[in-house]
Amino acid sequence: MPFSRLKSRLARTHNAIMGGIQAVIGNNTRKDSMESLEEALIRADVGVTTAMEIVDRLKEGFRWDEESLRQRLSDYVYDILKDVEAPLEIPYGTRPFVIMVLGVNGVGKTTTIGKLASRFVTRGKSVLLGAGDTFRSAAIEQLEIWGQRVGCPVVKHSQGGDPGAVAFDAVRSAISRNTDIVLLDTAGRLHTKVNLMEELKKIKRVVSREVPDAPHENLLVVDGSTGQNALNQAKLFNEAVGVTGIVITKLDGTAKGGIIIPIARELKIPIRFIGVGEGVDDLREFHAREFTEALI
Ligand SMILES: Nc1nc2c(ncn2[C@@H]2O[C@H](COP(=O)(O)OP(=O)(O)OP(=O)(O)O)[C@@H](O)[C@H]2O)c(=O)[nH]1
Ligand SMILES: [Mg+2]
Repeated sequence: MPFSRLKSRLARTHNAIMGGIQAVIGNNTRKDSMESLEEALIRADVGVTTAMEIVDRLKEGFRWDEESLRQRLSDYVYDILKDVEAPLEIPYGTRPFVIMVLGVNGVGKTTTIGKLASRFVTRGKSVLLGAGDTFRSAAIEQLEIWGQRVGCPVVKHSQGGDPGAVAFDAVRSAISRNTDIVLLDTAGRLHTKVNLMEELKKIKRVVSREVPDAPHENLLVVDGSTGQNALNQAKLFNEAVGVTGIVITKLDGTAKGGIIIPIARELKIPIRFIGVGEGVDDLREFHAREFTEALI
């Protein structure tokens, strides 16, 4: 995906923030005009505390010039985002490398698995998908469609089955086939009475019994268009099961993409990828510099 496409996909959040900068510069009275930027940042879901801090920093040595204000905001945001730039590395010799994909329902887990599988296969890796979301049969079918599309096997049980047993079979099957990477789908919700976090812990235990150190990555998917909810989910999942990497999806078509800033700042967990569309190629490795340049 060329940079121009990334930029156009992030346009709504970009426009929201730039609107704030233009309001500051266009304000003739100048008194308190930085408030317009603070409000714009809050509207872009940067969060109240972070927005206030950014604006306080920008007030120091402020020059009445749109480009210098944009540049300083960009530098500040880059400073926060660079700390969570750590692309997912598959260490040589770790086989199978097990990635457990977590997140509440509808955030884009299964789609992200499909995109990731395609990415890995393109890079010459063998991939196996585990249909650990046994909550609904459509979820299993959706994963199978991705498997066919990308050309990788899918290990599944029937709907309502035990996700731990699916994880077990997936990992065992990967070991016997000498597969490089296992992507485990999980449910975002469960039938009442079953605790999601307990279920996820159980899957982790099952996997780690078969492959030491696995799952090697607990990849949390959050929907960037839900703003503060995404931040709250990240905190909850991290406390309950431990998150080693984050994917922020649906950054296209939302003005709330500023949520990436508090997610980076408060969790300090690597952001591995961003989702900027529904297509197979619409998953991009997260790089702080280009992301900041596309955003601001
Ligand atoms: N615009 C956009 N849509 C996305 C993106 N990622 C996923 N989607 C869409 O979001 C919807 C939900 O995606 P799923 O992958 O089914 O989400 P899930 O987390 O697996 O959901 P459950 O299986 O119900 O828990 C689908 O319509 C996807 O096409 C993205 O980056 N951008
Ligand atoms: Mg799903």
